[in-house]
Amino acid sequence: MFRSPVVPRGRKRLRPEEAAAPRREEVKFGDVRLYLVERKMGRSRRSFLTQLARSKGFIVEDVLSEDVTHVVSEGSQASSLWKWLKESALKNLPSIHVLDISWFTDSMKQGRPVAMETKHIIKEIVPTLLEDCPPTAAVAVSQYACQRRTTTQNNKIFTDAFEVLAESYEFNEMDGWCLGFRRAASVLKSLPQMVQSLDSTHNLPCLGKHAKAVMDEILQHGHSFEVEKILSDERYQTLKLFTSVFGVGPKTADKWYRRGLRSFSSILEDSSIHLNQMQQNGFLYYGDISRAVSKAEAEALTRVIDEAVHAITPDAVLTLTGGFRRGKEFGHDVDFIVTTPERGEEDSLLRNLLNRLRKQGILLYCDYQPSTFDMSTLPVQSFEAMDQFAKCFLIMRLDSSHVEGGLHGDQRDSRGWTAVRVDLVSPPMDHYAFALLGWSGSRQFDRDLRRFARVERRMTLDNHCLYDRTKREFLAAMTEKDIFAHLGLEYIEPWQRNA
Ligand code: DCT
Ligand code: MG
Repeated sequence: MFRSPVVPRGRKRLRPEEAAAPRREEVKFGDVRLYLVERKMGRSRRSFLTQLARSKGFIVEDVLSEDVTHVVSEGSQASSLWKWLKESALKNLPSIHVLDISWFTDSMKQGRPVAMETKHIIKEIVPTLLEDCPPTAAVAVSQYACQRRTTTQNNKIFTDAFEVLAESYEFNEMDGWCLGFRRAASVLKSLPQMVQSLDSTHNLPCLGKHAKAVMDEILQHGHSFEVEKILSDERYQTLKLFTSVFGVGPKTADKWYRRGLRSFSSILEDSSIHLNQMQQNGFLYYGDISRAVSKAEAEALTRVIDEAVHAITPDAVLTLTGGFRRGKEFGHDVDFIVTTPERGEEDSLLRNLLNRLRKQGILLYCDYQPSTFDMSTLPVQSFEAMDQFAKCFLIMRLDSSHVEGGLHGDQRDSRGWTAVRVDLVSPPMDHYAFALLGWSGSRQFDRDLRRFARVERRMTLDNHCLYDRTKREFLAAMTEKDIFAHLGLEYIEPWQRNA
């Protein structure tokens, strides 16, 4: 049986300092509290894993209580584990993540809590489990992604379908519908478990009739007929193919489609089509840059760029941002922010950096956009797709020898290098926190932060600043935490922003 003690909140339990081994390790992940289930794992392995996790900055609770956020089990049968958990009578059980040891070992390897994927989650939920607890949906799920912690990529079977619908609406310029499906997908991603029936969704925000009808089809038939139809549609397939080229947006893709073009070769052979520099390079390096970039490759690029930046300005700051900052294993590009404490030097820092990379022979393509930053134009009334900071969209050469474990994918290894898409943005230091928050994404998280600021706080937030429309003043921030605090929001860590 499961024998570890269960202590409801409020009852005295061992303080960490009273636990057997002294705990001097620094806590790095304050809002993740692990509990390792001893059964099947065994006492000595549990003790070893506990030490390991603590040495990496994780909090590991000795007893199961309502403070625990993640229960980790090894080799236990899902049904008996859930039965035992139910007996623990923890009121917050529906919000506790119940995870397989693979999530724990992945997190130890990475040195931080990794995003929870479906494979990590112990799914078998005994129907009676939640009888005494409020159903998951009744534990209020906010309509704003910035009030949800999204570490999971749960409910992929539904969210993949919603993404196809959103994209199809985007191709038809039906932005409201597109956003509706993106919001719905974002809510499902944040749930700690798979949705097993439509009944359990009735209190969830952002799920309209259409979204529920699609879910119903999937629950009944394993797939959605509407989504299948889109996937086999020639226009959808062609626009999807064309927009996969760097520099080709939905408008250009549609223009080419309406001209009767259906393949890359038909575009490249058509002499009446003028490709801009970005698109020419998009086609030239398509094989490389259409493939996912791995975390090891992103880390290698960080080292290369960091060295170049510091050779120019020793006190410059380079930060890896975008999906990799959120803990993603793969991305379509690598995003960086670079800045310097020297006010007004950001733009020239970026230009000098580009010159240096060019001399190193690793800059394959560069679209540099100088700063148009002007405080007197802020706050910008409606959100613009691009911020005003100096930035560049690059294709860089990455040598296999720089990457720990080599390049990802076999083909790349044979040539010894690959081309990678890199974005660099260079804000002034006093706007760094806003730029970092914006460029860390996810896009849906950013959208909801801006919407929350506007609707709930009468404030305007973008990548440059936060403006309080009631007080008619700008609110300064040195860190992302300052921005969350100004908005009256609980701080959400980057890896919890995968909305
Ligand atoms: N962003 C922004 N302004 C832009 C473009 C992007 O503020 N003009 C933000 C949104 C997310 C973040 O920067 C990074 O953008 P992407 O690289 O497109 O997204 P990602 O989350 O890094 O996804 P991927 O892993 O596919 O690169
Ligand atoms: Mg990115």
